[in-house]
Amino acid sequence: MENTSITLTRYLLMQQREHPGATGEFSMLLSQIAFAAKTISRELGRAGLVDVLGASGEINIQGEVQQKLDQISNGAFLAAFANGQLVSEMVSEEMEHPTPIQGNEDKGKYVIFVDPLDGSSNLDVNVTVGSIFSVHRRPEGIKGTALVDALHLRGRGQVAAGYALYGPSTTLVYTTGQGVHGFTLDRSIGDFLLSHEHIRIPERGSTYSINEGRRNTWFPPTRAYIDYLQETDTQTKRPYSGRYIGSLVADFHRTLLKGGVFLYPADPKNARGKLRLMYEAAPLGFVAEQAGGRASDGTQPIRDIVPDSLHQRTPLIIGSAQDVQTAESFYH
Ligand code: P6P
Repeated sequence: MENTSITLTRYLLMQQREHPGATGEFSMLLSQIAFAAKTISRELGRAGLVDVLGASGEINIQGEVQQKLDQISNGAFLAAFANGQLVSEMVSEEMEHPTPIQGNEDKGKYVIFVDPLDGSSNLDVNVTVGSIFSVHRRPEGIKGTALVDALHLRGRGQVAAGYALYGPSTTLVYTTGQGVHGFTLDRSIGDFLLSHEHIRIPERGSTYSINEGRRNTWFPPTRAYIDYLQETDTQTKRPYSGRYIGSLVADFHRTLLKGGVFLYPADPKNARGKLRLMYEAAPLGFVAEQAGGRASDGTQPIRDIVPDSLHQRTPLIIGSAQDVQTAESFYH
């Protein structure tokens, strides 16, 4: 059977057959996530035509001006999980507190952490943006105010993670711990079709991705590592090429497929880095590791960090295993 005719649902069922213990819940959960991604893709596709561009005027938990499409995307995820019996609460960049999912009170076995629309500042200039999701099992018997502390979960405990990429095509990439698989939305049938089975990231790449505009603020290890990548050495394929879109999901997806390294390090303005641990760095770290890559804050694997707050930030170095290890040697 041609790959192009394998829908996400069919692939999930095929995977389920290969893992007898699987209950089919992941298939249903990922189908709900796929529905949210299709909804968001549709909204983004017509954003330029309907007056939804520009800020909503509200400020989100991060202190950032919230774009209308951020709110629409957040709502798309809440709607996709409602009455779906699987997700009990959602933690989102756009909401200060964990939000119970309508109709699933005390039923859902999973808590989902999302960045509903990452890179939204690029929307007005039609640059690729994405959604990022991370799935954890809901801790047992937790109620009320104890929930927030109970959700300070290490990335190692994720049961699924991935992202949707809204670019020239809409792509959904996920892992449930059985490798990384990518699907592309066929709008003519309204379904995701298998397009990238078993994605593996090259051991080493030849591209680095960082905001060079912050060079003068970088701490010494960052500057030393980027200087190293810019030296000429044919044996190690240096100098590397620089590529930076300013949309985490787009920069990560290129790194996943082509290899290399993406960095958003700490700097004097971002003492703990800019990117969020639970719904940006940890899910992408799970995907990277499942594809044979590596993700670190410079000193430890991203997925080993125990959060002390749901919206905490972290430095992120992610990509080809050998490139991330080389980078870490500058931070140790
Ligand atoms: P800077 C987008 O706002 C975002 O959160 C990520 O998608 C992206 O990687 C990063 O910020 C870009 O930040 O400081 O380089 O503009």
